[in-house]
Amino acid sequence: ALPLNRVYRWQEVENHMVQLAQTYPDKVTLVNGGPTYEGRPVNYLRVSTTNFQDLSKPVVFIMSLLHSREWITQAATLYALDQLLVNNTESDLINDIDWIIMPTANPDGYIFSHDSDRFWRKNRKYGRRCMGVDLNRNYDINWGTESSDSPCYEDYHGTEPFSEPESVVTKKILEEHQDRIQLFLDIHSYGSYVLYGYGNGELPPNGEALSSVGVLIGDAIDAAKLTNNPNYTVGNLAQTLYPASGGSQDYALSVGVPYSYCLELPAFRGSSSITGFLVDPEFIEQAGYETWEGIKAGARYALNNY
Ligand code: 0X9
Ligand code: ZN
Repeated sequence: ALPLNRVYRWQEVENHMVQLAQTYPDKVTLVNGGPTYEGRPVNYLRVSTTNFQDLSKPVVFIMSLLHSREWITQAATLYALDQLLVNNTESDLINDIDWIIMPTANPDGYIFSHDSDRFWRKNRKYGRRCMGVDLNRNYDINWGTESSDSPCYEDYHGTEPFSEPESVVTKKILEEHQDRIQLFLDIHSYGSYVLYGYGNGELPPNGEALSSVGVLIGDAIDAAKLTNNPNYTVGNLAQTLYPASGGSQDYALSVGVPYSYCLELPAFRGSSSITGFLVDPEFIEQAGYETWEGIKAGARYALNNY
């Protein structure tokens, strides 16, 4: 297992995923979801005791680092893999649920955030004046209505819905397992939120259930969190933070995933400026642990109501 005392580079996480697939060949499949803009593979793991063949099981899909500077979110996906495969004390989670876990949803941006600009958020799509598309504005759901048309903005939505290969990767996964994905968690930072769609403030038909399961997840994290960190706030994105369109969380709702959330992990030392994206090495394992408590609460609800 990778000790969660530092942030891992993209290649290190890739190697770890290869290793898990080799160590647990009957439970783990490494899948290449497609190339990034710069040509790297967006890899993810399928974790299943029945090789994804038992269609009676629900699927839980977790991803991190769609926004590359949100480094702390890596702890959540790595911790989840460790608990499912290595620690595996609560075996209902791996026996009764199929998991899709994607630690690095935006590899080009993530590598750039290590090598060149620690606070890079978008992908690395070329632009003459400004680079990058905000992948969490590029999905085909209310596209372009609450996002920026300017390539120089941090929330630039791209030239058209799904113009970016990285958002297409997750689109394909959501569509491939449309009927079975019961819970989708797109893990971001920062602010200690459980957010749900739609990002324009309209609630989906199951809005009330979406809210109550969000509270279940938030409460489970709160019960495990450090006392000096804030409680999680649960709510609709537009009603809680700001409006935003074209997000992965909204796209998942639109293809029929009933429980779809953006988790915003806590800010670095309570910061409310850009330094909130920095990572305290002492908090990485805790971030993994407390987020896992939330994931488990959501996953078990999803399982019992599938
Ligand atoms: O603005 C975003 O994309 C997310 N916040 S962040 O600071 N990580 O950039 C929030 C997206 C939440 N979207 C929905 N719940 N639809
Ligand atoms: Zn984000």
